[in-house]
Amino acid sequence: MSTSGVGGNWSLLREDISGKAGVPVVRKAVVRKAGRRGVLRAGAGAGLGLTYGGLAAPSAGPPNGSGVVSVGVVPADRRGVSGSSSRSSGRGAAAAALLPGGYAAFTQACPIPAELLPTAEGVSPWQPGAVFHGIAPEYFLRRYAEFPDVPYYETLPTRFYDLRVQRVLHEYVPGLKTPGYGYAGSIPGPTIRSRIGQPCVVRTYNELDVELSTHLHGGHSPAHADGYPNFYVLPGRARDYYYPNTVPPLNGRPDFTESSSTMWFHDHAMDIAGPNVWYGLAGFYLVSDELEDDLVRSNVLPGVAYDIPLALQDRKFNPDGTLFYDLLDHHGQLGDVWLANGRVQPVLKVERRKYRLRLLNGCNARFLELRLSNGQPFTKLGKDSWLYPAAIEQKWLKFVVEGPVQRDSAAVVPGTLLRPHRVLDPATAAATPTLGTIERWIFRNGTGTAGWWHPVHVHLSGQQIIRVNGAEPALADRFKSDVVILDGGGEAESLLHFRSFRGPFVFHCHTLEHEDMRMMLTMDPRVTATVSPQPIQAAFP
Ligand SMILES: [Cu+2]
Repeated sequence: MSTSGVGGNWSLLREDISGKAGVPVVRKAVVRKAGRRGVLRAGAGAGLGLTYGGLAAPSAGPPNGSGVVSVGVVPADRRGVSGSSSRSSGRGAAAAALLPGGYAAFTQACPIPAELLPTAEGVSPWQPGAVFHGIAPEYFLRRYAEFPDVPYYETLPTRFYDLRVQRVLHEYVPGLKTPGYGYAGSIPGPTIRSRIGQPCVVRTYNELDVELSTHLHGGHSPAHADGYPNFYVLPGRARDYYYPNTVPPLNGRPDFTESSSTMWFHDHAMDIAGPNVWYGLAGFYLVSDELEDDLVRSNVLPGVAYDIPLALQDRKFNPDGTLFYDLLDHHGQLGDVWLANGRVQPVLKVERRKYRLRLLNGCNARFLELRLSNGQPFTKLGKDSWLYPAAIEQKWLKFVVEGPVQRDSAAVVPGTLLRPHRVLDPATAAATPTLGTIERWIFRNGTGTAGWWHPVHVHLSGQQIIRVNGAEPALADRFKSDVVILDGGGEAESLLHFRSFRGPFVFHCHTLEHEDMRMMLTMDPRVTATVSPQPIQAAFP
């Protein structure tokens, strides 16, 4: 076991367990088989404890007879910062009485983001790589990026997309124009729908005056296109993001248990991901494969018309209708106004039937616990980007915090750490796992029980969480995850399988303001064994 670095105030231990008996990675193989019997998956999330559900409409009508069921948010402030400012949390939806522009809640329709259609399929409409930041070398030399001697899974012609990132005036509430950023000029961005085995190239034009770097959250993508924080799209330039939508191999064959389903793309630029996302840069990226199509065809899962992506976000507004963002708030930005798909507290009219909701926690820092207002359980289809082996009935437990606020006197003394700020060196890889191995990673949150919570997101592929604070995780967390949540002083163990792309990739806290403080390290899978740390093996403009 080797200590492999520290990111902010959490640390990581790594151990290569590939050769050991009883390595429980087979759960991945089970996912696919069990999935065929019945179940589904779900959404991605800001990595902040996502949830989804296929919402089961009651067959005999809602108990309250009103025909109205809402998804309520328990505004858990899990930052764990004692004595945090009153603006931050705990007020919840009830506090949203003063909505921007005098808007009355639940009077505007909830939009479904439009699909971004490809510019071309099969034949490139433009010269690949002609733009300043080029295209991933993996696009031309795919095997170069792969673990040697494995097939590269690709069955469908490449799709080409143009995506312009622009300034927008967005109506979070009707009639009030709020300046922001939008992928293709919309908030949230348009949805990209693709298939496993069908590569996509997204030519992304930066028409803003800030640096951009797009991360496809949950994607199994090569390093050039993964949104490494300083592999920028500079203002006025463009970058070709190559998303192979492939799956890694297992025993020489494509491992379809690694097919992701509900992903999202969002900005990941060095130090400014927080404001870039806050101002609007997030969108859905949905992928399907034969298994999922079978589930829809056999009516196990609702089809496209009843398959609704919902991006849940919190925001804070200035009196003039502009968004408020505190660049000095390093706890994590919290809002007091609730959005679904870029609109403040909208209403969605639905039929009396089952829906598949892909609920994305797109908040910068807030953890969400969702429940239905009539007390019905969700049927959870998956977690993060991944489908469960079988659907899980999820009943929510509501915690009621009672008693007066306890204010401890300040304990600061000379030497007390105040601002965690371990700086990512983007040229150095803290972890250099060897392709073809499985490692056990232990994440430790060094903040103590009253400290910050950190949702740790590892790029490139899902992690299988095997232990949280010394115990087996809850059923809903035992399969693949994009994010593992470390509560104050918490410790979690995950298994990671490295078997395809070389790095560099990052892993980091997904509270975006922590990420912007570079609570982030580089993980750089290699073909040959190395001792960490190492200089990164590749860098791209
Ligand atoms: Cu954090």
